[in-house]
Amino acid sequence: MLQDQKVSFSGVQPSGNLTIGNYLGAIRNFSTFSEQYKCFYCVVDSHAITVRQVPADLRRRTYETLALYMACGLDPEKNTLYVQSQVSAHAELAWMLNCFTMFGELSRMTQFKDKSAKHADNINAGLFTYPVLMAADILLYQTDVVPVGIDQKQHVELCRDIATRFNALYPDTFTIPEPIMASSGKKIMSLADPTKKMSKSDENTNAVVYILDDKDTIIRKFKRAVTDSDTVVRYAEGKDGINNLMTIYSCYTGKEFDEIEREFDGRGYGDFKLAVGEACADALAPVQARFRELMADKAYLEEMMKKGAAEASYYARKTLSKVQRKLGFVQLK
Ligand code: AQP
Repeated sequence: MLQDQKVSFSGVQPSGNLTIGNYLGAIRNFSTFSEQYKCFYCVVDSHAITVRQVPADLRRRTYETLALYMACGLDPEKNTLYVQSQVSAHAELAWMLNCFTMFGELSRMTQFKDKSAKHADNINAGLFTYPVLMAADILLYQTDVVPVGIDQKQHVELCRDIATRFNALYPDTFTIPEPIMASSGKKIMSLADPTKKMSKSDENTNAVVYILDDKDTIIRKFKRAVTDSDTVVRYAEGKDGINNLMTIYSCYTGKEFDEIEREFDGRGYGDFKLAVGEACADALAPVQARFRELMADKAYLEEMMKKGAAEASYYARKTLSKVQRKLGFVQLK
């Protein structure tokens, strides 16, 4: 890392098949920092186990998520791409930061409330302290910017609070990070219930468009998307379904909302939904082709994992050692 070079960090959980929400809200924006920032993008498998995972699925999705990072345009020579559990400093710093995070703060996290309602039979301590591990992920790299979807903004704000508190006690330890959200696509909604975020763990697969869905499936899902009884393609309050489809169409075509309204003036929802499906499927086709090539070469993916983990560990260890020193832990030479 060059001196004064800014740092970008983010992660995606291999907790399901990645969605166009993960892509438009987060991954698509990762590469915008590649040229000027030192970038660390992580497959956050340790976060994924806060909800029960089938081990074989978690393992496969870890490879897939890394391959998708690359297929979406992240060059492993310009970005440090790695797997969280392969850099043990994340878990170590998380423990230390747990001692600087308040119970009340964690209780207020909306994702904890949502996920504990959804997994009432498994409200484990990891689900509760998830934001502390996320703070450790970010702070280990002295991160300046965290490109995320809007649902993760609250966690980045808590990370800032933890870092500020720590710095007040032990000056100049951490850089205070900023969450960066895409101007369009920061919250892609479910196709079945457009008042709800599109999530990879949604049980209703028709509510979600996965990055790896084939063209026919994508078009079928958009055709079934919940809209309203109006027939005009217009961005307006109360038209959550159409607003969401317009947002997706805009993200894939670069068209503004007024341009989209003019394009579909006098045409029904059927035409519009087909156009959204086609734009999305066409944009995903090259990503899917590259993904298939990468997945056919596990040895290469493992080589990239090793390289990424070694690079990430080098920077993470520096911060960890600084924190240990500040806290008064005895460090042996
Ligand atoms: N629907 C979304 N719209 C925009 N951005 C989104 N992100 C997730 N869903 C949307 C962003 O994707 C990044 C990775 O998310 P994550 O894997 O850390 O977990 P999440 O936020 O909990 O995403 P999911 O898909 O809803 O996962 P599950 O179902 O496992 O909980 C983040 O930057 C997130 O904001």
